[in-house]
Amino acid sequence: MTMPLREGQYYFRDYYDQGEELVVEGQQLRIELTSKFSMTQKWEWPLAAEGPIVILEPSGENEETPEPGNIKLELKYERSLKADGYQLDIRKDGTITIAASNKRGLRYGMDALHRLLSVGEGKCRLPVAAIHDEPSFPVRGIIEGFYGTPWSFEDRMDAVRYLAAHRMNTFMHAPKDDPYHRELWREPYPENLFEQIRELKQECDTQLVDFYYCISPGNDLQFRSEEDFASLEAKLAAMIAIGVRHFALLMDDIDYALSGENLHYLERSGLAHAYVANRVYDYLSCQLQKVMLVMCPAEYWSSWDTEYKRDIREKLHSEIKVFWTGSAVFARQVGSRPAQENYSHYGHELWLWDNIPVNDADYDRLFLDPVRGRYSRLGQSGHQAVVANPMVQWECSKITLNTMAHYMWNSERYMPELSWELSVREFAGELADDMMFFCRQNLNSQLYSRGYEELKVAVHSRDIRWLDAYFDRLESVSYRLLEMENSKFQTEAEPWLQRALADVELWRALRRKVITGGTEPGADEELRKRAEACRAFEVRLGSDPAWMAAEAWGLAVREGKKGYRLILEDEVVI
Ligand code: 14T
Repeated sequence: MTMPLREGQYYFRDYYDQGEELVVEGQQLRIELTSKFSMTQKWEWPLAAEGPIVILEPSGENEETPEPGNIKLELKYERSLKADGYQLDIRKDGTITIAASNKRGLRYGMDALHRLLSVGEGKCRLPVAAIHDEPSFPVRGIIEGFYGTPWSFEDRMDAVRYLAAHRMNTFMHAPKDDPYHRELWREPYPENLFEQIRELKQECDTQLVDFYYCISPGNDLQFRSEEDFASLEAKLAAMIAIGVRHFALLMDDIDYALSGENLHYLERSGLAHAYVANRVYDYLSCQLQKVMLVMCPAEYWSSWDTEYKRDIREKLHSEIKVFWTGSAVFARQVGSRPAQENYSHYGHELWLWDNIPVNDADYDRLFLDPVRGRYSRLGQSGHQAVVANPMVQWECSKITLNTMAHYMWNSERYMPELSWELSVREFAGELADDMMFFCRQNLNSQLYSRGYEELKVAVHSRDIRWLDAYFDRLESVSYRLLEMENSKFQTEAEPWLQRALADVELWRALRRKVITGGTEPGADEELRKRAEACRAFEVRLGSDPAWMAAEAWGLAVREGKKGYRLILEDEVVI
């Protein structure tokens, strides 16, 4: 089905059509290509072989596909467009033009054509339309920057493809618990791991995604040691040798007070961090024509001025970009004022390291809601990049990430609820309603103190009928999602889906007890058993429905930060 107008107007910056259609005969769009973009007429980027779009080889000499083309596409170079932007024109006469100022723009233009195309009953249909699309931020993507089990090779390859398909252009490799990234930063990668990085970089090239190699030497780097700098340079040289051209030096989460030789030599940590970043920059400049270096300062989570920031502002090479996370690591809001202020304190282009949907500080939770609270014109307040730090669970990160991709592309028009709906639909297809219900049980605790309002109202008013319906839904949704045709999602989300089922059982035992006034034989025992089953889980839903209900009926008390404990009549609360 063709994209509904409402979606088109949200997804593309400017979209115009007059309701007319271009209809061409055939089951596929078979494109005869002319390119004024570059002298090579070949389409260089992946298109699925059996997909609805085929690019014919120039001059129609394609032996495997003797059928003639049914549409003409012209690619044009248009320098007035921002990097990654494009213009797509679909005309009534059956000609199409994609104009862009770089290859990524051409690819996004082609992806737009894909989205608009519908094929059926032997015909291809496209709206006669004009699209003008440009991003709010030149750099958009993810930083694999969380604590905990790093992503697998397969996850990363999938992530790169996912980024490209959602108009993101950046993958930053910074897994905190990859020893070669941080703890053993001096050590070269063992052969097999290095080979995986090489393959990943290759996939990034194919997908037109910039691969950033990030390194965190700050815990024990000796600023005076030429040996240490030689190790650092050797690590970078290995990456340069496989074509890496983008780098980051991360000095976050370290004890950054200088001591011993470091103190004698460089006096203050801001000076020290500028010194090491500048040395890295100089080294890269000798090796490469064009250098991209980002640094994460130790003070990445505040917006007030400090001596440390002054030192960075004054000493750091002007081309080096500076990360921050917004205020307080997990920023509920990244507002215009703090953004502007921190930009002036650091005096360098800022990159937002957005700690969403990362769950390394809440490993028992999944976060499945849209990003909110980011200033719509951050791009005009010193920020050129937004990169998201995802969850340990890559597949589950896609829901929030897709909403972030909408923000990154068009922050001025970003609408969290609409993005959420579109993302969930893309992720779950026919099971979208079920998935949305599950997502609503798993809101990002770092972003909200509220949420689950309806459930809370029902629990506090002890509305058994509402709760029965709610828990029945939770049960059927969980069973259906456990059967979903996405094995990655199944594996990652299974503990939470099983936990939801345990909550349902706890509710039913609770209900039996409160309805009969606790007189039914075995009710207490059943309740104890179901409560123990819930407590045995290492994961929980953010909505915590069953314990919340137990507490409302006076049958449970909170214990510690996250847990609950059952109390039955004959037991005394201590
Ligand atoms: F560099 C940063 F921008 C950053 O966010 N660093 C880490 C990051 O690797 C981690 O995934 C993220 C979320 O937990 O927060 C930073 O690490 C912290 C932050 C804290 F406030 C670790 C412990 C903290 F107490």
